[in-house]
Amino acid sequence: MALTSMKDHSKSPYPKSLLISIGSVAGLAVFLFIASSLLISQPVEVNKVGIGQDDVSHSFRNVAENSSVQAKVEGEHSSGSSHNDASSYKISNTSETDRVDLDVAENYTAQAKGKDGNSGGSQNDATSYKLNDTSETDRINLECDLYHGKWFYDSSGPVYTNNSCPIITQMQNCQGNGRPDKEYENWRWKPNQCDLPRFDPRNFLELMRGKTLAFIGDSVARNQMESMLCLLWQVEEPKNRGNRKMHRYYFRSTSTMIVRIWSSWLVDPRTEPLDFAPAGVTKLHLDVPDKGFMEFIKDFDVTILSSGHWFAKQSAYVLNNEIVGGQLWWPDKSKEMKINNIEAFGISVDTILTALVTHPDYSGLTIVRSYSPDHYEGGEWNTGGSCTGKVKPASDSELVNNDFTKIMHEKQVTGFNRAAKKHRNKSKLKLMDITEVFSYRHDGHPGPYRSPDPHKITKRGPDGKPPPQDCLHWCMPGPVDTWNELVFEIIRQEFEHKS
Ligand SMILES: *[C@@H]1O[C@H](CO)[C@@H](O)[C@H](O)[C@H]1NC(C)=O
Ligand SMILES: *[C@@H]1O[C@H](CO)[C@@H](O)[C@H](O)[C@H]1NC(C)=O
Ligand SMILES: *[C@@H]1O[C@H](CO)[C@@H](O)[C@H](O)[C@H]1NC(C)=O
Ligand SMILES: *[C@@H]1O[C@H](CO)[C@@H](O)[C@H](O)[C@H]1NC(C)=O
Ligand SMILES: *[C@@H]1O[C@H](CO)[C@@H](O)[C@H](O)[C@H]1NC(C)=O
Ligand SMILES: CC(=O)N[C@H]1CO[C@H](CO)[C@@H](O)[C@@H]1O
Repeated sequence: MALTSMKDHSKSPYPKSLLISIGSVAGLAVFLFIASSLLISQPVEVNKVGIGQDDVSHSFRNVAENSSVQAKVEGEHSSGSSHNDASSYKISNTSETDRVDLDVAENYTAQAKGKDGNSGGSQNDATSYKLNDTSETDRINLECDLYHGKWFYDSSGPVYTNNSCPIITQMQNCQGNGRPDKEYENWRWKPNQCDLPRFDPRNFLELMRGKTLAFIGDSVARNQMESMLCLLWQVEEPKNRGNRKMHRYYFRSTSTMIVRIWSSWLVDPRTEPLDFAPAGVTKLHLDVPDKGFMEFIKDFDVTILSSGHWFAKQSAYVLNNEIVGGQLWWPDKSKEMKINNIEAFGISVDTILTALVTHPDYSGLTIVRSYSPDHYEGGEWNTGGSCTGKVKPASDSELVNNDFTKIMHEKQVTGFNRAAKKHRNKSKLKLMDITEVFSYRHDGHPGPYRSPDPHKITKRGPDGKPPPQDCLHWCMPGPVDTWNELVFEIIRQEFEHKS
């Protein structure tokens, strides 16, 4: 029943469901208060066969129907969950969790092509905010600080639409799934000191001539990779050269390869029993990079990493072949865990980035896309728990504090900085620090529009319960496209510095 390795994932292109609850903070506690936890449901074995559009949605219904939490209030928060031990985070119960699938169908559904119009709109008042930059981002900032600025409405609309891109995972095809509003597609990011150019696919392919760009990580990596493909698709239909280990799309005009490799945690997940951890639970070797992508790394010119959310899923944490902790797994309650899932995440970041910056044969540019914020907000019905009904970016006053996101981001930045210090001169390392910028985009998630099922619940029930929803992944087109505008800019600056 356990989570499986990357290889296993690529063999199992169907959903497993994950239960997520990002808790809200009840108050300032003496100890770190994380009322946030994610639970994995028993992986429901559904529909191994089909992977077409219908099959995906069918799978989802099955998962939903089988999930014990399905009937529960999603978006409700464990505001009562407390923390009485500094070394361990209390796991809130399934009854208080949100459900989202991190690991959905790997296969794409083909769609018709066409072109949509765009609607006009107005300015909003989403304003800028402060981030504490790391030394790595400072280097980019010499040219332009990309992570301070504001969201603005651009009536020219997105570069592609759900009709002009045929490889959108159905769960992120918000328009195709019947989402009624559309303006979330039209907000663009404006750094204070410069303009972030609208993504120009032709120029990007030129920039990447003869090069390989790889997205490595979880389903959010897939989300970003598909956004990149959709953007590039507007000028050229790539050749699918993928295989089981690696999704690959080749753009002949410039000999550019776009790659994606699944790696849930980026570090090594093993299934064989270890000490008191049985085969059934994934043993995450936090000090060993995931071989599933490391074996290919030297071929990549640019590598974009995405991880974090799987540290809420069940696994045992292993350091130096010793079990040091676990998430949703710790059989011997009399023993104390040495590390929790948040610390495990920090260690994994250090491990993987150290491996990359000290790699003898890898000379690529590594972009660490920081923790992607989700928006299971609230817990109060009248203030709109969940992300249902959000149709534009949050203003400062609407911004919901999420301590889990905050501490995950913090651990990531710390791990990044530790690894950056071990940096040798061959490869390059950049932090793409989107976490706070995207905390404003509560409007950019599918919400209840996760499937084309005409009977899906999209409104709150009479008792105020929000419908089942995905407030983690990003609609396409949507805010995730901005990540690739940032990637373009980072790569451009990097390549220009080199030459
Ligand atoms: C969840 O809550 C139920 C009762 O509400 C309890 O029996 C169970 O042990 C809890 N599970 C966890 C993981 O805390
Ligand atoms: C899904 O993937 C499998 C194996 O990777 C492949 O055989 C099948 O044709 C794919 N289906 C679609 C609809 O792409
Ligand atoms: C972050 O920046 C603010 C002001 O810019 C400063 O007061 C604060 O100490 C900084 N925090 C860290 C952790 O550097
Ligand atoms: C795209 O979205 C529109 C609604 O805006 C919908 O009518 C159409 O069927 C969708 N197309 C696809 C291929 O999902
Ligand atoms: C790395 O730096 C050292 C000395 O600073 C230099 O001798 C070496 O050529 C550099 N290697 C690369 C690949 O740039
Ligand atoms: C264990 C369980 O409840 N399985 C059910 C999952 O959902 C399918 C489709 O609704 C049912 O047929 C199974 O019985």
